[in-house]
Amino acid sequence: MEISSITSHPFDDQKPGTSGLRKKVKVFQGPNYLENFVQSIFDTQADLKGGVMALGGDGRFYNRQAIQIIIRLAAANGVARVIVGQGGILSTPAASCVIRKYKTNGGIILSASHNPGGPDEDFGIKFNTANGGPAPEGVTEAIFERTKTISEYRIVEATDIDLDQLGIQQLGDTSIEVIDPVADYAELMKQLFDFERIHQLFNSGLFQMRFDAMHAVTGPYAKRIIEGILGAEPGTVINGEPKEDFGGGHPDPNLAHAKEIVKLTSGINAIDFAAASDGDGDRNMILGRNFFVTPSDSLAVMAANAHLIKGYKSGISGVARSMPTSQAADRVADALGLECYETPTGWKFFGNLLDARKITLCGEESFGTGSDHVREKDGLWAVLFWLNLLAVRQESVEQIVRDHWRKFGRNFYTRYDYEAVDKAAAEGLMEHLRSRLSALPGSQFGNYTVDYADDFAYTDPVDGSISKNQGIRIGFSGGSRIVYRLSGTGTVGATLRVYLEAYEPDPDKHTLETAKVMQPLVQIATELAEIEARTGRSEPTVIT
Ligand code: G16
Repeated sequence: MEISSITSHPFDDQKPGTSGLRKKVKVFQGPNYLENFVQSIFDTQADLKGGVMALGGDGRFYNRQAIQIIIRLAAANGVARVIVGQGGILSTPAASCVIRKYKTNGGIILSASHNPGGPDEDFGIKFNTANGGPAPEGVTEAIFERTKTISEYRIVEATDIDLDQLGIQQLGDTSIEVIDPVADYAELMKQLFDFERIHQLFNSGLFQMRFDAMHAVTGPYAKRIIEGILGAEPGTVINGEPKEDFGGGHPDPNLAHAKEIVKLTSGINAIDFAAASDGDGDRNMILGRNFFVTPSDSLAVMAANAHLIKGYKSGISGVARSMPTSQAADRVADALGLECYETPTGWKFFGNLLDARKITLCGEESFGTGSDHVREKDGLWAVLFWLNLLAVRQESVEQIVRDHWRKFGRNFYTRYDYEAVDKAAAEGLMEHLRSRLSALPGSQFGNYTVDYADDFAYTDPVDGSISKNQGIRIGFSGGSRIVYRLSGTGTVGATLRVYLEAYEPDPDKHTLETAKVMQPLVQIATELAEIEARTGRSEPTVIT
């Protein structure tokens, strides 16, 4: 097999963000762009030479072409075996499962997650290490450094691999093994959840559910597991055919974008339970009849009820949440006498805690929850967790969450996103806030007194690595908070995220409307950061 060395030149914008490198498809299609980044992975990850790697993506536009290019690069760089999902498909949690099960030396996942897909939309690539998790900052930094000096890449000249044909094909000395993308993942779910009980719930005739796959990667997973194995009625999975452009939609499972299931769970004919997942299958939204479960509450409810679930019945070792995620999980951890870790945004920060068994469950406000079963957040896992919980407790979603609030208090929560803001203006706003931090403690804003104000920094308790400038926290006495961050996943300008949390211990106030409770905090947050004056935006783009 002939290996060609192709002369290339560095690009100056290949720094991975919160979760890999995300750019417009057209950028990735440009000469040498994808090749440079992948070669930089091979140049910095010595174990891949002679080793095994997993490969797959969320099926968005350009997925298949990119998979073929990566296979040819892998063969030229001496990878012994590439395990690739059939059709080039692997959901992000399934890829993590495959990396762990087959003990590969890591894997490459192609996805821009919840960002739209299509020729003019987004594409992404990330490297996961041998533990199955997103590469930690040390690794992504090394890859980025390499992209700045790269001068050539190696690729074999070959015809395309048949990605639809299960089994092994040979490319020179490299074996390309096309696997069923669902089987290993489904097997893992069977070990964690009481499928028999969930099956009975579906069989009872008293329970109605819909799962919205949003024309993204979880369609085949949800159909096989929820309808196929668990016996839910056909049609339970909606929008289950994956499409390269997600049917023109925005595959982001939140109240703004997953409108179809919001409607199905609203009104007098509302169904009992609905859920959705995102482009690559790692996010989830949980809805009950006329009831939305915030991701932060979902994590807290899971932590409090884990002992009722087959795979976690012997208890959990600890919990972690990203910094902007509400402190609802902290209260559960406290009650159970467990440690609760506060990490920067990005699933990669949970990896060490999971590997060291300091935590079993973790989650983020950005519609992500997961456990030590893989090293990614896992949308369908969260849905199965809730199904198992509903089957065991024989109560509605709303009853379970309200009962939780009665025990632990309620953390009202809202996020305001200002998308595609001028980058310099957004950075200026953050700088302005930083300059005010030291003067804030003790200040009074309406009924709120500032308890602490800082720029969040995290020291990893396992390897001691330090991550600074991870977002601005303003904590008020009584447990409420305002957090400001610039997103690390957008592809246009900057996205300012403002996270608001109001803690309410009084059960009589738990029925209040979130928007009303948040109003004073919204006003404080927008004025303090001078959002309108600095960004020109009087309203956020999305409220979740
Ligand atoms: C990624 C990361 C998450 C993070 C989210 C939002 O999710 O894996 O850990 O919470 O982005 O990040 P940001 O606020 O920086 O946009 P996904 O689902 O996009 O891979």
